[in-house]
Amino acid sequence: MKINRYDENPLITPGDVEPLHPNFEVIGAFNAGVAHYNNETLLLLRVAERPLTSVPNLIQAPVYNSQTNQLELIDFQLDDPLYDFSDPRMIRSVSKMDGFSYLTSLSYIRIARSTDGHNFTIDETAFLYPFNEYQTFGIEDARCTQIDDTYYVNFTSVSEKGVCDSLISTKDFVSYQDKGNIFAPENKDVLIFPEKIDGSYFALHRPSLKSIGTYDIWIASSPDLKAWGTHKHLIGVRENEWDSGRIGGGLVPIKTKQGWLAIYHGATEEHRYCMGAVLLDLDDPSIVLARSKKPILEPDAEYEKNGFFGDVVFGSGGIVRGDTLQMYYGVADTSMACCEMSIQAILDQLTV
Ligand code: MAN
Repeated sequence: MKINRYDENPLITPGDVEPLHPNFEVIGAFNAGVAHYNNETLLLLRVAERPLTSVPNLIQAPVYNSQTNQLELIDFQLDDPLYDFSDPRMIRSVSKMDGFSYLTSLSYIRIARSTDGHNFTIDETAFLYPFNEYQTFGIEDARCTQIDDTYYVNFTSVSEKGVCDSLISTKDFVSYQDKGNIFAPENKDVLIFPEKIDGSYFALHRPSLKSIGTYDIWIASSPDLKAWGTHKHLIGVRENEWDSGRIGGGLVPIKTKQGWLAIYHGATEEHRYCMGAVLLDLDDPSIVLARSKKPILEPDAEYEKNGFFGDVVFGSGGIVRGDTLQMYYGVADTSMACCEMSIQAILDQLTV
């Protein structure tokens, strides 16, 4: 399949973003939700900041205190046997019973704006900064669905209570209305469809199962976008394939004549993230019509292979113009990139 990666990639890197917190550094500007608003392309960037420290052996976890509204730092010694520091994203308690895991950075959502889709100006302040007890470890991976003149932004809220999915609505990307948590822990990668189908709203979601089952995509419906039910398993991971380890929704489903085209990410057990697609019935999106055997986009460019967490392409929003899909995607948990591809070409490579 022909993929046209932008020459300017990566479009936004951590170095382009000024940290909000004094004595912090920005280590990621990635996994952005996308909106078309007032003739501009808005990227709802996940900005990850971590504290700078010159003390050897010290690592600090930033934690937002929802009582005092302050950001606090928790100190860890890198040789502490009670914690595992091997994943750069996390400080993991070795014993699940008597300790918590922490993140090494705090993420929040900041907007980058562009009139041409290639060159972006980044807001100086956050659009969504942790504001409650479910977000003490941060807000990650926003997705944006426009329904009439309202934009619904859902995102991952992370805290010691778990990883859940929350929703706000906005009409101007300045102020917003909090709609609360829409999927309980552990759940991520929620994608709200852009219109009602047979009188109901629909969403893809990805429960992360801990005792039995795999990291698969489910579908649910709702009368009001807040109360979600009629959960059904949609598609699962595939053994020995590019999507064998985990899958999760990527872009807001795109309506085509053939069905709803849902572009999702799939990773191997070794955490190599690619993008693929699945086609869902127009009138009942819980019916799967076809799926990509091979990825439509895989980590290949240098900026996709190398970074904070390499070998990751993570599409989380797009803009459709005729047959062209402009897909914005996070690369290596570090930066943002964009590519263009033909929607018909994606549909053509799906198999039953
Ligand atoms: C995973 C990764 C991280 C993220 C945590 C919590 O480990 O996606 O980037 O911070 O989950 O959501």
